[in-house]
Amino acid sequence: MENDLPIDHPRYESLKHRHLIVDGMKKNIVANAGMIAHGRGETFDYLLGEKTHEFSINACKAAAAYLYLAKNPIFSINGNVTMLSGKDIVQLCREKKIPIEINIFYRSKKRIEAIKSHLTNFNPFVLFGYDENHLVEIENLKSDRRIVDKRGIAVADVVFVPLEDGDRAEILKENGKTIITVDLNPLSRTAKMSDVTIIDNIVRVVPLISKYISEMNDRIATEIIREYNNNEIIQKALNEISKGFLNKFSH
Ligand code: PTJ
Repeated sequence: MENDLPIDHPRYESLKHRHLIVDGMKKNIVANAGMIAHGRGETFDYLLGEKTHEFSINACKAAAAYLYLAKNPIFSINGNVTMLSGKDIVQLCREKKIPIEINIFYRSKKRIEAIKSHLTNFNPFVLFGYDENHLVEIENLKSDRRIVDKRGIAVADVVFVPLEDGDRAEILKENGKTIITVDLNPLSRTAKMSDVTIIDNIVRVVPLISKYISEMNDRIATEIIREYNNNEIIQKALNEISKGFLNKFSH
């Protein structure tokens, strides 16, 4: 019944994503706290008009440039991202030959298995993060996100970490990696410390990154990275959110 959404409902897309998260929780893919994280994302998305802004396009282009030039890129994927964008990420990573690593905050064997089995349906190029024989720990990190694959995040130079909770991104950056995040909240710790912060909904971001990587060459990618200013992107998103408040109030 929950999934019986009338297609002409004014909030159809938003409800569809919400129900995906609920389904994911029932399947052990999404952590209980993932529902709260989704709600926080929805709030910011609402204020941003649930659309992709120019600051997001510019950040997506920078992300594509970093991923294109990377020697060892990796896509880190958690429960929420698996449900919202798992299929699109698997497709992008298969086309661009980028490995995916399951790395979750609320780690349990049951959840790792559930996420693995969901992603395997879409035929990933390479999937890391579940085989005990290849797992190592990142130093100075207390959460379960310290458990990474020695063939994946441990050796990656560019790490795509959407819907991150901050602790790991900081340490990865200290370890010299380039961090790309997707976070609708421009004030989050991850948003502020990442090299590239895409302030947009993950469901709109993945197809854009895929398109922009296809348009890259060495010269274009180098130029984009040279001109990119992440602080400016965050500032523009904050301005847009402030406008969002005023617009909603005046109508
Ligand atoms: O699957 P696990 O165990 O790794 O847990 C994943 C969650 C998301 C529960 C965990 O990483 C967490 O608690 O994250 P936070 O600290 O709530 O941060 C998630 C951020 O993602 C928040 O700032 C939200 O605004 C943002 N967010 C939520 N949904 C979306 C989003 N950003 C982009 N697109 C979304 N759809």
